[in-house]
Amino acid sequence: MSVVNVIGLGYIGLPTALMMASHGVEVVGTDYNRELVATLNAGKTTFKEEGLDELFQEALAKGIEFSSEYQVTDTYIVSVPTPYDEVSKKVDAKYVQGAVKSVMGVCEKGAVLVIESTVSPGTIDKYVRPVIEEYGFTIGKDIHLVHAPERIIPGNMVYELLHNNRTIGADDREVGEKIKKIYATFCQGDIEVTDIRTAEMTKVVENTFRDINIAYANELAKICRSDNMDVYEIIRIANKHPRVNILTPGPGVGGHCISVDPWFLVGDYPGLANIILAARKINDSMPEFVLERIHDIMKENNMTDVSRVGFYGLTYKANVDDVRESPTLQLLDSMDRHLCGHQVKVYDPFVQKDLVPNQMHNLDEFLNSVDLVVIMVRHNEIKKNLDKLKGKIVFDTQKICNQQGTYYL
Ligand code: SAJ
Repeated sequence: MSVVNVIGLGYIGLPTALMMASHGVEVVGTDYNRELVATLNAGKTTFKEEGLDELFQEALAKGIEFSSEYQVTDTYIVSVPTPYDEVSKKVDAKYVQGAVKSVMGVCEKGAVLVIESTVSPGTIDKYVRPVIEEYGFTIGKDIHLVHAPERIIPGNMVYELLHNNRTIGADDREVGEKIKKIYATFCQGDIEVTDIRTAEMTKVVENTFRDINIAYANELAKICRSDNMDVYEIIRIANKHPRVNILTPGPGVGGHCISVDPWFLVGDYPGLANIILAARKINDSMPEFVLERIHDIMKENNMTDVSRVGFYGLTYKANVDDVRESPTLQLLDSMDRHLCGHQVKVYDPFVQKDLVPNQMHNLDEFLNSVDLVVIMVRHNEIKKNLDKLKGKIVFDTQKICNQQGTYYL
């Protein structure tokens, strides 16, 4: 097997490249961000993730290389971001197209181009095939196309890379089986080989399923709040039914996957994607709902000073350092529009860089400087330090704190 060139060394590309390398595949990871490549070449990982540093060391020992150059080889795996266009709600394929162009500029005839990035059904037809043809290649003869959407969950990526089932979509089944062999070097789950459009749709459908289910929990939280019922107790009991599994309400849905992918379906199938759109709207409304609750809690406690309010958690979910589409950032943005966002305090043990005003970097100092603590993210750190919340007014959007008098969603 020749070198596999993994393009895009972010949250998905890096662990994938490391996993392959540590299982004996010869891998070069390429990213146009030279600083990122320099960091990796200096022996440091670029984000925090359970087991990632150990995997990095194993991959280094097996000879993985990092570069800003695209390699001349016959297997490319493209793992770059696919944001959505805010206006049209459709997938924005510019990074995928950019990466494919760079690959086409160097690759050999016979190369297989695997797209790992999440894309909506039809994206590869519309945005990737024309780029390949522009370079004078015949797809299926000179270049083979495969879509192998990633499925790993931040916070448990290394485990899920090893154990999750995967989908491989290919124009040509034989090519699909060849790529399956590369993934099978490390993946212990089932690997389904199908066509590209089915693989594209399956990936988006999976994340949309979760978004809709979270939206149901969030809507229940709002209904129960309006009529003074305990949503957590109701969900707990309802989930005793053998065919019911309601998820957990929260302050919103963040991250670069679940809060983005359903929009692809809304953008591509207007008038048809109705539940999907409603779910997106419910989940997007949660930061505002949290703000309304804060307003009510402050009123109930005769609190007038916004600067005594502190938000625990900036990341989009527990025990990761990823802040993309974070509900806390959305909430602070909304507060800014009401001219009070700059006064509140914010703290997150996973975020060292100052991203917002009044961001603090010490839990005790943070807690000492506020009267109302709003728990936005269930990091292990706060779960271990719940006793430090004694004497504070606590609004716990994650239901981790059982202290008498705690406010919930
Ligand atoms: N959340 C809730 N309530 C819940 C579960 C999650 O409010 O009961 C919130 C989280 O706090 C977070 C957001 O939803 O803000 C999304 O988090 P998540 O842990 O559900 O999922 P992601 O976005 O980190 O990863 C998802 C996964 N997809 C599915 O579970 C179907 C992962 O397998 C995908 O690989 C990933 O998207 C991706 O990259 O597409």
